[in-house]
Amino acid sequence: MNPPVETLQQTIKVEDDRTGLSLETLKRAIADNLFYIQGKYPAIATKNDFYMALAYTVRDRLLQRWLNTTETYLKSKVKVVCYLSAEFLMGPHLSNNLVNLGIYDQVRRAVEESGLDFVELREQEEEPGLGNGGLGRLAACYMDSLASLEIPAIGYGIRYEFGIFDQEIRDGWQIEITDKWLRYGNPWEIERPEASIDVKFGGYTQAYNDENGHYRVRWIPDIIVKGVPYDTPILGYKVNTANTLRLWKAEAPESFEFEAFNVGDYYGAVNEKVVAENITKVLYPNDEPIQGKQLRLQQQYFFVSCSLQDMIRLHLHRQDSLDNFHESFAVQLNDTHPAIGVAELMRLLVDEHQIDWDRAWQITQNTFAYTNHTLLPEALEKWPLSLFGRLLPRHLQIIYEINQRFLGQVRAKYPDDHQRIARLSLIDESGEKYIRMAHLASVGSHAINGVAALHTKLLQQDVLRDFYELWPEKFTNKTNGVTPRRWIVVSNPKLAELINRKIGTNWIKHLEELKQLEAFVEDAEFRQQWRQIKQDIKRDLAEYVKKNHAIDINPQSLFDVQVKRIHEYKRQHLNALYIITLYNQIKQNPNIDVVPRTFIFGGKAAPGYFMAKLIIKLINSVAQVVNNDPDVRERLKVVFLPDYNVRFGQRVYPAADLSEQISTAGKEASGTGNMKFSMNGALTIGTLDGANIEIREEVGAENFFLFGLTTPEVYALKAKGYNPWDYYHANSQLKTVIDLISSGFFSHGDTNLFRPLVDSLLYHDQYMLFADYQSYVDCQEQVNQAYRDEEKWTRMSILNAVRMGKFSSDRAIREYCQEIWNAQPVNVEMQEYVQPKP
Ligand code: B1H
Repeated sequence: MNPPVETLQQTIKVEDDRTGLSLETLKRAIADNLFYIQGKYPAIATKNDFYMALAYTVRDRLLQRWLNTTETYLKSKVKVVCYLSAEFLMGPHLSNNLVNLGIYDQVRRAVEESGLDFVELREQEEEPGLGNGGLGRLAACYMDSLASLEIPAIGYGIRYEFGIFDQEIRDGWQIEITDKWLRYGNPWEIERPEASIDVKFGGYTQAYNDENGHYRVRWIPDIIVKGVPYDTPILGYKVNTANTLRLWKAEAPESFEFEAFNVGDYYGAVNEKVVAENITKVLYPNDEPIQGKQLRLQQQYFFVSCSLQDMIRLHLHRQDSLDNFHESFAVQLNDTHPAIGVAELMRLLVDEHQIDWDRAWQITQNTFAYTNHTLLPEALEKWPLSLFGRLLPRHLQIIYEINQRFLGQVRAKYPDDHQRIARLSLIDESGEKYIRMAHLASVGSHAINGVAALHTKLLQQDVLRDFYELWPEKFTNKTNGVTPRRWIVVSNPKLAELINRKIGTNWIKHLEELKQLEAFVEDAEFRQQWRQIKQDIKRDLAEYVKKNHAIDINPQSLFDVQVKRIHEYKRQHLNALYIITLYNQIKQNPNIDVVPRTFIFGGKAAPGYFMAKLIIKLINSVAQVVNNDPDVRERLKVVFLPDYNVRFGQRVYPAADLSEQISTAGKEASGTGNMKFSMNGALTIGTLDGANIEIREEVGAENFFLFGLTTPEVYALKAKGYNPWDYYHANSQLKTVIDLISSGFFSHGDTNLFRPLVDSLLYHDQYMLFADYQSYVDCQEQVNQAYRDEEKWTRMSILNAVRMGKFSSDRAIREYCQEIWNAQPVNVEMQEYVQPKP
């Protein structure tokens, strides 16, 4: 894996400190960066100073690729994929860049020979938490695959000053702490103020006739905000391609401050700045939209307008007409958060570049494609018309115009079907008027996709049914994937090394090749090595938990892990009900032979989501009882690990034996954690939901623990009239569990604490925990039986991991390229850096 060090170390050139890969050069580079960038001597440097010196050393080594890549795209007319997303949950950059550069071991040695602790420095990095969960992390995996497949791409998003909050647990409750990730600087980004862009807000529109007598509209805004781009290189795996993640920060334009300042309104000038900069202050910490918050709409429009203007500038740099804009760029809408882009591109083409409406609409539809990520009705974005019109008056007119033309088409196809027309309209007029963003995205795109086979099918039958009837050809499925670079090579180096020894390293870019390892399933020595790796990682995790949370966990026990956002539909509380069931069984019969288990939870709740926060409290309260009861202590452990993030994911997926994927069927669009667990040899207990279905198909039904109602059964039961009381009364084990919670047993006698949770289950149980309870408990018993047979479990574990080829994000990105974007790989030539002549 290491570069041929000696051959690289010819005569030392001036730039060698920046690019050289010999141990001596790397050591000198770290020392130089510490002195010249951090301005410190080793004697007074902090750990963070050393980390920064190391990070700059690594960044220097990818800059040449980055600049070559950018130049290649600028000089040719290759199609560039633009991934528009309000969230990019990138995780730590350092290790990933070292792996993708192929210099991990070499740099590690250089750090250690410099007398520094590599792991300690690596852990200094503040991870950019610019996302909530799966949707943001998917964008990050796709950026990795785009670069690794050498597809020209730009990720466009928001540079939030404060990302997803840090979570602490106090007295069992979630506490949110501001994420000051930029506090000590960010060595991975480069600010590009010269490429700033102005964005308008508010005001009014004016109609006028241009010099040729054409009807035109101009928009006179209230305020203008400046978008400043910050670029981060996204290097592919062992290729020269380094694409750009361009995130926008909002600032007040100098001119505005200056005007106010001149008339003596110093406060007004400063306040203007504060108002503008608020736009990119903080990530909304919800994993479903908050209806009607003006600042959120400002965020969306701000980054989308900056990005589209940036694309137009790039396009006009490469050629002189916008007529073929859609051949220059394929723009993917990551959910509806950037859907305003449809109206914005129309405005830019029609108002600012004088293209006629029909042509502009063709260009727009050919440019955009829309990914839907959720079926939850409450998660479909809509904006009150009044708010929308105040902030974006011109866009409201454009949306009316799009709608009028669109509904004309509908009327032609379905004359007099007024209900259908009302259902399809971009405007919801059933009460207060709203703009339906999913409709805007669907009408303005040439492709619409769901993120797993079941999800796409349900989109077609349910949420976007009328659109499917209108344009079946627009719909396509793109099952999610995750990058094996971060989720195996970076997270689980021991496993990666074992695989490399057996089949070489091709699998890292062609994950299907893991299949070759099936030949070793019957090799007892291989199984022993496989088990040993899992065991070692579990011990590492146990040590980490001991050190950081002062909890003892038994590395021999079954590690049963549920990490994801806390949500009622994801049913962390169903898992809690099972823990209480086991607890009751042991209390009733203390000599019962149970498989020792450690239940590991992690995940953040939206700060305003009361029930999710109460679920966290319940898990911690159950933990307190279970972990302190001498009858069960050695057999059951429950830990809620605070502040679940990408970095902790990297630690926990490789350590898991069992992956909990237990959402109500039909609710989880795809899931991506399910894939990361399986790749690392965990077995899944899960429902037939999202990508679980496809995972089970790939790994084989016999290697998957299935339970629960299917989606049609869920629908049928709802239609028939679901009554949770029936289950409560019919199942004494379930009744005992619920009664124990109600009795205050887990809340120091307080019978009120968990009442909202218990009542919501008894009286509504929207997510049908009671209906699935017995099936879940029985399935967990099968898990226990399987775990008792070590060899059988190991075989299942291996088969899970090696059959995960389909779930590489490389496969997903290839499908997007071929079926949606029409984008091709572009070879980036490495040119040597040439010292400028003095
Ligand atoms: C997913 C979201 C989401 N679906 C609104 N929807 C948000 C919606 O801040 N907001 O307003 C943020 C996030 N996130 C997830 O996407 C799905 O629940 C997962 O099942 C899926 O795997 C993931 C990626 O497709």
